[in-house]
Amino acid sequence: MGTQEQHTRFSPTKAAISLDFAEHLKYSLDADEFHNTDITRYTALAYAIRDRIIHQWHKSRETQRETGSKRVYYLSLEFLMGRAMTNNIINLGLENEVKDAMADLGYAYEELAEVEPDAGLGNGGLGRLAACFLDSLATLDIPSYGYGIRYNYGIFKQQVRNGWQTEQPDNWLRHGNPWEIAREDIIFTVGFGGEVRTLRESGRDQYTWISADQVQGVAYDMPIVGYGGKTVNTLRLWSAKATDEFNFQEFNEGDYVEAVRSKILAENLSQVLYPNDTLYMGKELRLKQQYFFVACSLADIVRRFKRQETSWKELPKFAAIQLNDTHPSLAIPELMRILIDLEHLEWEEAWDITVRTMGYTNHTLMPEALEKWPLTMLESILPRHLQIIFEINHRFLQHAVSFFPLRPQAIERLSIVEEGPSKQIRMANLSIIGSHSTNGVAELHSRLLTERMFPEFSVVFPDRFNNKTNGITQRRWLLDANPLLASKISEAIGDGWITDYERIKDLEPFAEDANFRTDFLTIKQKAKEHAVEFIKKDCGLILRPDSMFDVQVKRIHEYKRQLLNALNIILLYQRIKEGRIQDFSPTTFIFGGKAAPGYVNAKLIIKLINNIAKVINDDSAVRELISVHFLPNYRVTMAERLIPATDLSEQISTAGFEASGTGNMKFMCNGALTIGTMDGATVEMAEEVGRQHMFIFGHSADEIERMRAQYDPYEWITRDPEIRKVMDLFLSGYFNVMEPHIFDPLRQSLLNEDRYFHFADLRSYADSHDEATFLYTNNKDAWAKKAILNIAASGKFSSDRTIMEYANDIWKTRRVPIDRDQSASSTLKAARKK
Ligand code: 26Q
Repeated sequence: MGTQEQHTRFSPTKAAISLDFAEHLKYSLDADEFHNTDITRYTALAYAIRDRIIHQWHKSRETQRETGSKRVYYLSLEFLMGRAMTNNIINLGLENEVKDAMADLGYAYEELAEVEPDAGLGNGGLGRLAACFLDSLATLDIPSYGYGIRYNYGIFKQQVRNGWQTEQPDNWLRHGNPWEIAREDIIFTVGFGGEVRTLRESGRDQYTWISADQVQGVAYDMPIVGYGGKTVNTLRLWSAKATDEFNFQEFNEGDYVEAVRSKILAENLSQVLYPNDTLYMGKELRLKQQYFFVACSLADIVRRFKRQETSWKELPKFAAIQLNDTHPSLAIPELMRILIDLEHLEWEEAWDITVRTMGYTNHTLMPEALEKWPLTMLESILPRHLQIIFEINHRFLQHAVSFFPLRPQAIERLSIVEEGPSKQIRMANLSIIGSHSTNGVAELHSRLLTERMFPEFSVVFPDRFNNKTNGITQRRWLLDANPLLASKISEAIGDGWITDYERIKDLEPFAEDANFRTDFLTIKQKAKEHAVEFIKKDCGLILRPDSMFDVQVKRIHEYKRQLLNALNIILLYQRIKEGRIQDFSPTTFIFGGKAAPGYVNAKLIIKLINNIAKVINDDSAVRELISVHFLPNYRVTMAERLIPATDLSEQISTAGFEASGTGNMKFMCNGALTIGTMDGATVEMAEEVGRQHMFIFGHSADEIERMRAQYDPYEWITRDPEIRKVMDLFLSGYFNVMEPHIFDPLRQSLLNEDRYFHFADLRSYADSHDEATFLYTNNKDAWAKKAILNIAASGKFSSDRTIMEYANDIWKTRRVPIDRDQSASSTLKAARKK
């Protein structure tokens, strides 16, 4: 780096940014006028931005260390971050400067930002929630680390061929990642397999785990910039690396190449994110991933704690570890192993420390999604941890028996070990027992957790169960994603909402302001035009921006009922064909979402949507009124374009199945109206805005539960002639003429064993959808009024509110404000040899 610009290096001016950009192009990337691609330009800009983050990053760490602050450790197998560039620039407050700096050099900053691949290190809601939480933690000045895995391949790239989903690897690191810092000095060795040796030492059994294989984890850090650029926290992702030592056995037998090969296999651990959500699979590699990242993270946490030079019982004063679902739940036996085997604490003290340190968040109501590991698998991979789990279980059951003296079945359900032909370890049970807090992610979900999923646990530990309704960061999902609406809102009520989202309620009176409503509709129209442009570039599809945008984007799953939406589209199709439609303005039905590669019915749902789309879009008489599009490769970046453009948000899961949903909140704060069931956090949205400003339909969770035993789809179908005709058309093979029988499995699950009650809700869904269409067609102004009321009522759904509740109730952490320095003065001092 040259010296001449040193004095302006960290001054956020346009001149300094252009100069840094140019210097990075030349000196970091050796790009000249011949070797200078959009990738080198993007990377150079990212470096120039990163330079403006590093100083506050140092300062945040230093302040947090010096004040001996309690840190939050958010352990998650998934962080669905999306892009970093725009978000970082906005949080640093450098947007105008960067724009101008790039414009001076002849580049459009928006185009450079388009080069960045999404960091797709997650499947869906759970991973995106972790990303929103990191943004809120940094903005709220809460010292915290996200810990996860640096997957070389994130969630697969989805393509659609002849209507079928295909999966392509997501090689997101191909061109490097300018946002990460590899910390080759932060490296831990993790063991697998082997055996446990017992030694009787001064009247006490001492256990030593002698592992058979070892893998190293190297830390890669990404800065998490809080809004305003003050606190910069860390997302620390572990990458697996072979150890340098050889397996002596193989080495001595002379098979050098085999020894190297088996070393390299160790690096598989961080290769790829498992693309299943909901349905868990007992895959050995997944278990190893979980232990790998848990072991590295705990070693790192313990190393940091030891700098405090205080006693172990103080650990809960310095660290709160939050488990994002059960995926990191091996943290519980791992911390016990560290405290007992390595630090020689007594069981009781170690257990007290562990329980007070850990918190567990549950994200599902579906029994088949609960993680269980075959006992034999744990035994061979983590023998010492299995011993510890047995001991935890033994002590817990002794305690629990007194609550259920005459109910052996209750004890069976409480046990961490599921009995049966092949015994399994229940990770949710372990997580509840080994933590001081178990929370659900919406009021309804938390109620059902204690009533339906874990009633016995809620008797033993009534004080451990609590609710933390999810939220989203308004900075990415409104300020960054919808700049026009954001500035309209700020013009009306000031920009306090950016960091204090409760303020958004000040927008309520503007629902009565005719000019504001007109402006809202104009902004919505512009967002649609932008989205149409993006979709044309991204998928080659041409959408009509003058139609109503009706959007269902989320993972494809039977419980989310994309099929219900599809059946209603068939119903509308028939009305149009029969000339029975009125009060209907053109509607574009948009779907997006990935199916787990092994989930046959989810993949069939995608195929059905595409086949329906083909029939409808190819019929010139119909497509004037409705068109249907499945947008391939739904991801964070696509959501950022699509959500601001949406008129009607589809949240139509079977009540009692969607733990919370977070997409619902993103649509709400962008002024979409919701058509939805009383499920997850949609219930609380209705509480906030009033049901009359949403299109709520269908059976409640309790009604669904009561219906379960006697539900007969044929009853619902035969009693409703129009629905009957919908089913007749679908069953006739109208949408799969050249592909006989492909939809048989869907027919089967709708008519024979439908756990998701499609036909029980189809009539009320269709009617509710008609109401929405009617209002949109006949009274745009009333629509706009409701949309503005929805935005104004979305104050509860900021992840800032969620994080403050976690901080106050579960973590007991406080804010540690960081001053923002205008220049980094001490670089020479830090560089000097000590
Ligand atoms: C487990 C074991 C093996 C392989 C994969 C998995 C696995 C991975 C991801 C299981 C589940 C998931 C993801 C679950 C998820 O995203 N749940 C969603 O969490 C959101 C945030 O709380 C909620 O809003 C959604 O309602 C919930 O579905």
